[in-house]
Amino acid sequence: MQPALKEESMAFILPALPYAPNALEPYISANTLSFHYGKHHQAYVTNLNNLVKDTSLASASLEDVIKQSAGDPAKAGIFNNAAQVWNHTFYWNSMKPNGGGAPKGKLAAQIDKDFGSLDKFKEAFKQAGTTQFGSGWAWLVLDGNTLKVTKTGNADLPMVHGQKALLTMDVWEHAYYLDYQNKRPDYIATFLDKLVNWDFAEKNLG
Ligand code: MN3
Repeated sequence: MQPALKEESMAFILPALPYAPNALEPYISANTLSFHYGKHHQAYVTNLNNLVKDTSLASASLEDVIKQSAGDPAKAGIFNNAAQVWNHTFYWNSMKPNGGGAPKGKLAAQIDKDFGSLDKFKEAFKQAGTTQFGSGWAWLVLDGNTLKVTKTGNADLPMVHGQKALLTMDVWEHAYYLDYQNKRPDYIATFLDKLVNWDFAEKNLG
């Protein structure tokens, strides 16, 4: 993914979507994507800029803001907004038009090693996304040398747990409600079958 670019004003900016708002149709509508990116993701950026204005964090990188605010109750608002800026940029890149299919090369081999098979990975990922109670995220992460599926609540994310994120899926209702209503499992299955960007995950594995 792109680093968190700063404008000359040093404010955090909303990174461009990696595809057109209608590019994931019919699986995620332009309506959903326009609200999710243009309203939700933008709001996290705006809130973050307002919260760090005139503080030492205003000139820090997004990653540093996340790490320096994690676990500090006095900085919960900063953490939540900064992490949500990062999570959403990572989520857009975790999908692509004509996604789905199977990973290749080193990632495919490591999924087989750590989960048993791609189908076993998908089962674990579906389980994580379905059982994340309330708002949150499902992840494929590298923990040490092992791939794991995890879930996090609200804005929480792997980098503050010593893990490297390879893929994420937003399971906040705003990610799927306009298209799938309450059927979160259908959204998750569609994410894996039609949208997931294995190239991005491979790049993150390094
Ligand atoms: Mn979201």
